[in-house]
Amino acid sequence: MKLFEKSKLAYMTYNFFKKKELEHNLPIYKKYGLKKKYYSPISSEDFKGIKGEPLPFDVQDSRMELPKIKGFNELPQNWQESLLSWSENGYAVLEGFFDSETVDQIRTTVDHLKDDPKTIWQHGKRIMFSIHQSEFLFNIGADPNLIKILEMLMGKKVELFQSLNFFEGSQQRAHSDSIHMTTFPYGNLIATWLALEDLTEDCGPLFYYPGSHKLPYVMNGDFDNIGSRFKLGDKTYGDYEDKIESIIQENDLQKKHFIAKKGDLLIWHANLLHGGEAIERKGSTRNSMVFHYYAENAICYHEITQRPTLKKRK
Ligand SMILES: O=C(O)CCC(=O)C(=O)O
Repeated sequence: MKLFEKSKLAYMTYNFFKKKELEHNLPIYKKYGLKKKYYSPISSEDFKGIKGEPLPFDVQDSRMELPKIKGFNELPQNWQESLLSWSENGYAVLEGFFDSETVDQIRTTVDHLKDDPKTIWQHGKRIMFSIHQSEFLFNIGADPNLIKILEMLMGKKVELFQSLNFFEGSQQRAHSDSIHMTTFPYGNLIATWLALEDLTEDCGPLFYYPGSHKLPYVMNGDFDNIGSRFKLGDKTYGDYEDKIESIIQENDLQKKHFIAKKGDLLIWHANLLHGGEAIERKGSTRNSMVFHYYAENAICYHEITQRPTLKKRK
């Protein structure tokens, strides 16, 4: 079984029949001179020696540049203040982004999905891709005012890719989303986390490490997981998490918790280290919704399994 799971050929065969969902990478392979089919494995090893364009606020200071962008100065003052430190912190908080009625509607819609047989549960605890089951939820993630802000931060167009619905704390160890939804050039992903209720310190809140997005991206080669032409590396996701833990210790990173009010939204950079704190109050809820967005003109894939991203096409 393990051998089958680690074989690249098995999923290449599966992907062969998924051309529509995979062909998004082809023009970008061409741009970077990569000789790949839509179903080929892809990983950071393929980008050695290729220079990808950096994102604007990874090289310029958002504090200087954001105020020059149309629409920025019309945003609420407290949002502007938080967004200005994007380059420095790798996150921003938009308090009260959605009003209480909208959040209630989100909760009701998500609750209905719990009984839908089409619902995709992850680890039996959270719902994935509810945006494909409910147009209302899709439109929440694709809210034009939110997209405008994300595009200001990315300096390019973004498209909603994925959603996650949490009912309790994830207790997930620290990670960067760039290991799950990897892009080349690196960093062409942005995420948002929406509080669907007022949160407390003991409910297992989201945690993050301000400034950690500036550290090098951790890819297969960084935890000895490169593999070979036909086989994936034999490290586990736990090995990746151990590597991240050691980086946090080495860099003496300081953790912050997102103790949000209902309707508050956190935006984070593709490489910001984050996770879910331990639940200290048994039975506490932590209703929240995460959206992930890919920026345009980037190769999208999953670094550990070296699989190109299947993008649902309408
Ligand atoms: O909400 C959490 O506890 C973790 C969320 C997360 O890590 C993610 O969506 O990438």
